[in-house]
Amino acid sequence: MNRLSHTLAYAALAVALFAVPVRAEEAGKVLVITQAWSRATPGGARIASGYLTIANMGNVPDRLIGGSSEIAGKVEVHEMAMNNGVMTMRPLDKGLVIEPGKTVKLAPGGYHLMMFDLKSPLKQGDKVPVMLEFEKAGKVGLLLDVQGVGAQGPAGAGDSGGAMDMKKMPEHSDMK
Ligand SMILES: [Cu+2]
Repeated sequence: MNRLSHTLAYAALAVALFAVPVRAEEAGKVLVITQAWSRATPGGARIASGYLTIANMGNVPDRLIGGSSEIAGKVEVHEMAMNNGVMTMRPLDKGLVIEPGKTVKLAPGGYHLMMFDLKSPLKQGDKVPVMLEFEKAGKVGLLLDVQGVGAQGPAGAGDSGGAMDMKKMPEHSDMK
């Protein structure tokens, strides 16, 4: 009896020791980023927005906490929302949570990357390198595909695609 409980305790400890590193390891490989795009900047604009879709295929939440780019002085994660009938935007101080099994879309009218102090204008057809930073996945590099000035979605999505994206936004309010 004594020997059996000893064996069980040892087995439980082995499982606990094994489980922790495996979960941490998985967290860095489970984010799938698609539809990364931006818009050409009109005139002398020094700021631009970046949009993308992040799917968390893993079993732990992650958090987009910031980013950087060689073409911008600063990159922030922003939220756009109606406030007393006025469209406003603000930085997400605690980052943007991506729950396991969920997909979060950064799109016009909602969450977006904000790039400040652009070193040069963005032109349609450019590929803008951005390094995102996630709490668990760490640094993830991607290229924003620059569309025309009035684009509402990535290449091929068309205007109606952009309108649909905006209607879907309430599903993605995974903020804390
Ligand atoms: Cu913004």
